[in-house]
Amino acid sequence: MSKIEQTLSIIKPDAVERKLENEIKEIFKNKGFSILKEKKIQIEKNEAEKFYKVHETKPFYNDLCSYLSSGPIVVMVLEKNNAVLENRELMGATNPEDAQDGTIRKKYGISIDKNSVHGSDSVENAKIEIDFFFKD
Ligand code: IDP
Ligand code: MG
Repeated sequence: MSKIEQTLSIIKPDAVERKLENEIKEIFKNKGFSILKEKKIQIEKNEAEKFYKVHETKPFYNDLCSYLSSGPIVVMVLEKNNAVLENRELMGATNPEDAQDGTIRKKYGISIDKNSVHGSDSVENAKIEIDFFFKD
C-alpha cells in the first residue's frame, strides 16, 4: 500500500554553499516529488538546537547545531507516495562513505557532518518538522 505523504527536506549549508540547490531540487522532482513549499533561510543556533533536540545527548550535538546555523539552508516540504521512506532512500546513509550509488549523499556529501541533506525519519516527525519551519 502506498499513500501520499509529506516530508521535510533541508539542503544543508555545505550544499547551498556549493550552489547545488537547483541540482538537488531537480533530483527530487525527477523522482516524482512535488515541492509544495520552500524557503531559503539562515537559522540561529538556538533554533538549530530546538530542531535537533532529539540529539541533545550526542557528542556531536553542539557541532551539528553550529553547522546547521552556519550558513543559508533551503527548507522544503516534499510530497509523494511514501515520501518519508522514499526520501530517506534517495538521500542515502548518514555517512556519505556508506551511501549507495545514486543517492544524494553519495553524490554530494563531503563527510558525516557535511552530508548535504536532511530528511524526516518518520511520518510523525515529518509533521513536527514541517510545523517547525512552516507554521505561521
Ligand atoms: P540522518 O540525518 O541521516 O537522519 P541522524 O542520526 O538523525 O542522521 O543525525 C543527524 C545529523 O547529525 C546527521 O545528518 C549528521 O549530519 C550528524 N551526525 C550524525 N552522526 C554523527 C556523528 O557520528 N558525527 C558527526 N555528525 C553526526
Ligand atoms: Mg535524523
